Amino acid sequence: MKIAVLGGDGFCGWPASLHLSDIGHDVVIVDNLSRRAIDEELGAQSLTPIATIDDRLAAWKEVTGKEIGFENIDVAQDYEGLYDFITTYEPDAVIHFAEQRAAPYSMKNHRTKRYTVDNNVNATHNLLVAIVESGLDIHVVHLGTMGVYGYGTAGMQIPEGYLDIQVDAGENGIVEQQILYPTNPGSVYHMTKVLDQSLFAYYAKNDELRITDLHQGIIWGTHTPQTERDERLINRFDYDGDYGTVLNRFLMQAAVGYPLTVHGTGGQTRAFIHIRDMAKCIQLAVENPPAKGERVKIFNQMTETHRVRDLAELISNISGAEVQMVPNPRKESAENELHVANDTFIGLGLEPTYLAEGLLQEVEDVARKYSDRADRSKIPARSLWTKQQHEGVPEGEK
Ligand code: NAD
Ligand code: USQ
Repeated sequence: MKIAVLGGDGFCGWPASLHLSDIGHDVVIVDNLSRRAIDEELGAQSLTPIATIDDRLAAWKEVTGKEIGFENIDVAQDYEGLYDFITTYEPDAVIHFAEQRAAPYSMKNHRTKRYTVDNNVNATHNLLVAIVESGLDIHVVHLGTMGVYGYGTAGMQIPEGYLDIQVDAGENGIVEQQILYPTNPGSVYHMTKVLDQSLFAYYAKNDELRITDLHQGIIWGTHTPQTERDERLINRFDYDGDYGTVLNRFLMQAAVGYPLTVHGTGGQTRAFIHIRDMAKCIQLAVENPPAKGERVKIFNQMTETHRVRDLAELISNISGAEVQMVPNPRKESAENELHVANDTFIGLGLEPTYLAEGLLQEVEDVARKYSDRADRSKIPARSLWTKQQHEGVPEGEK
């Protein structure tokens, strides 16, 4: 299959691209390298030393003999470039990872809020419009988030995208319907995924585009079998207060002797999936497109749920790391239960990699290996969800 991976230089996109190329697909990465630019802006670097995109692709060719193409296109700003790429390459599927994905970054200030909305909504909309204009039959696989649902479920299991409801229609009796599960985003970033969801529903209905939206939980881990083949193929490992996600942060903190930063009571329960399973899920989604005219397929891409303080305790028990309860910089429920249906991927053959001591140790070992690259001043989460007054943006960043 010919597959375009938008955002293929990122934490998920890179290992997904390698996996798809490894199993024989023809892969082209489209990325504007904005994530690397944000590293510079924040003065934070991946803990692992990631090679340039050119060196990554040259290494993949050297190691496997397989070629992955690369196009530097800003899919949010350069519609013509995206359209030309789509009509020239004519992919069978486009996997869309190309969005600003950090909730804390999206909440930093008015510039990052507006950037996140402009970038994410335009990237998605440009892609949909370009496919319609091209007249090609292209399956879109989008990386969404569990956060579109919010994390409070009133005891019920979160279904895969659609909720069965009954409406009291008066003299017409009780009417049964399926609706998109009501959204409850917890950050500007998560809100953009809610907006994406409406764009998908519209284009699937109006233009009969074939679309799969993957509501993904928090990724943990760093290596996949492909990224391990050569040092130049190594994946990024974010640990800073904006881009580092909770489990990888805790493992890195344990490795460098920094107290595990539990926000608030640590009673927040979230969904998780290992990075190797993410790559497998992308493959399964690409191989199982919806039919033309079918509504958007929504899969919950997660394998287990955990409470933040339980994760901290587990890692502390393994590593001896100190746990520190810090004031929560976010506005979120202090405690929540989370039950999530993930039957589709399990039905398609996903065999989950559950959180286990050995795997946690493996990630901690990676973090320890590169601990001399850690900048401890970048670890605290400083982006606040509620602000008292208008915050300026440094000159030159406007
Ligand atoms: P990432 O920031 O590492 O990668 C995103 C990539 O997209 C980067 O390489 C960036 O340069 C590129 N990009 C962004 N805007 C672009 C644009 N306008 N044009 C071209 N390229 C652009 O993020 P990630 O962790 O790999 O996440 C990928 C996707 O998966 C995101 O959409 C995110 O919302 C979703 N997701 C991630 C996680 C997680 O834990 N990392 C969990 C759930 C969902
Ligand atoms: N947390 C801590 N300590 C930390 C970091 C985080 O207690 O040092 C807490 C947060 O307050 C939050 C939870 O851990 O309650 C998860 O935070 P996170 O940063 O790991 O995850 P989140 O902000 O939700 O975002 C990440 C990805 C995002 C993706 C989302 C999936 O960055 O792209 O969409 O996970 S989900 O969480 O299922 O919505």
